[in-house]
Amino acid sequence: MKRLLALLATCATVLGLTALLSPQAVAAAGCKVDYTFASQWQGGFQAGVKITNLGDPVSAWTLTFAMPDAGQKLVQGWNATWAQSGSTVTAAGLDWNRALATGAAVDVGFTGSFTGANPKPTAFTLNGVACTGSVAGGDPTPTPTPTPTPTPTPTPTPTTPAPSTGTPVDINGQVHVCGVNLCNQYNRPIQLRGMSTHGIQWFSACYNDASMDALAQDWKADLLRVAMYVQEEGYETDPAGFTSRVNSIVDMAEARGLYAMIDFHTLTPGDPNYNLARAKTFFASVAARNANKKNVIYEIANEPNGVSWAGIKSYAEQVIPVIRAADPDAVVVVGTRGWSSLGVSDGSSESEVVNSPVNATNIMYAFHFYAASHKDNYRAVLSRAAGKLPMFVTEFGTVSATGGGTLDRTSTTAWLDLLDQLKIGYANWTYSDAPESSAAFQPGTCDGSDYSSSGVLTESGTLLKNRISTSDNFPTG
Ligand code: IDC
Repeated sequence: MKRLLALLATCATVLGLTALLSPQAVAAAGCKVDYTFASQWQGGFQAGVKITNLGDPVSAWTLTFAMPDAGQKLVQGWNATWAQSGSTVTAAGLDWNRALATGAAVDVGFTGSFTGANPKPTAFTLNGVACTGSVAGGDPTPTPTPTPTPTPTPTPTPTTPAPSTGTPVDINGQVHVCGVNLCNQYNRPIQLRGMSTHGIQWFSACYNDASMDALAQDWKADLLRVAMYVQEEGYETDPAGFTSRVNSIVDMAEARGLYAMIDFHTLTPGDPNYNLARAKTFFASVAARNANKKNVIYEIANEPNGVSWAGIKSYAEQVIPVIRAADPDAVVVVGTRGWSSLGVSDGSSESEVVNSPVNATNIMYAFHFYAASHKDNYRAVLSRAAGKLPMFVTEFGTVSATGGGTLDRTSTTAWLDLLDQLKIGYANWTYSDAPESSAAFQPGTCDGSDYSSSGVLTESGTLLKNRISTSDNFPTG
């Protein structure tokens, strides 16, 4: 019987007879828009737009509004597909945020330029319905025109971020990609700074309550990257065991308010497609298990090498939907050609990615460097790419690309200064006691329980702890 009614309702809708069936069947529509100037500077501004659906659930939304001054132009938007035509700006939801339940809200935003005055936009509509802050569904009376909001006085300098308290995850919540940055729940760009584990198949003893406490409290890190090798005695030898070990490290990070980056550490062979089936199995499982957590970021291929960008892109476009199906709002990081050098170590450049980006939203691209091996020309590539692509340094070393050799303090400092300036997040190789100069702890440290005294740190560990433990000042307003 239920089925029959549903079928009748469908037919009625198709025939446009919904109103005849029952007055309640008319879709309720209505919306509220909270528009805020996040910051404003000479000639430019950043705005946050919170859209709340007050009507029936919608499966896709499009917001429109009018720029009230001819000098106002959309520069770059995020969390939606943005366009401007004349004074009308349109923002359409993306695959991961286009469904809006009743009462649900979505945060989008953009940067703009202006000349002269900079009043707030007007005439917000959601799917053609004026956003008056009340429900208009089934109401034959025309919706009132929105009252124009008072003009704010432009301030010449960007607003100073409000001081932040709490753990990194408390403050920033679920992160997302905004333009070329990683943004927090307030839609403000942030930089996450932290450490990478060594291969968890070898250094499992280093990841325990004491070492995690030290990372969160002494190092004041924001992030732990969990390097799960696939080969070299890794995942392929015991998929269930490694999946569960990764999950338990994710939980330890979550308990301390740290972000956890799950790294599918492919290295040899370098073509990630060799591990495509394993990647799908692994990510389907960890994404489903961790979908409700706010602290998880997925890195789908550590260092592709000996493979074209087209091959990597094809792999990414098969693995990302598997993650999205289980965990729609998590950020995914895609490795790049030439050991995640944006192709440079293979004689290419970032333009292959810029010209043919991965067909997915809410993603970033990985860049790796080893300070003693990769210097000015690599820094130039990253600086250039950072204006066009969302970048994350998911792994770097203070030493040579072998993971050993002498620490290069000058190059490491130049790199970290650059990353700070560009607000690019990073994880240092490694938070372990491996007998190699890239490790942060002296050999044997993980046999004991002291991860806090200065005596357990290596030269690299000391440098990184000093850098990472400085205040984050995450913006909250
Ligand atoms: C290195 C480890 C080393 C291990 C080797 C092979 O430091 O102990 O024997 O891998 O598994 C990378 C890789 C990372 C490397 C690191 C240093 O992502 O797995 O770790 N490196 O060589 N890319 C550039 C350097």
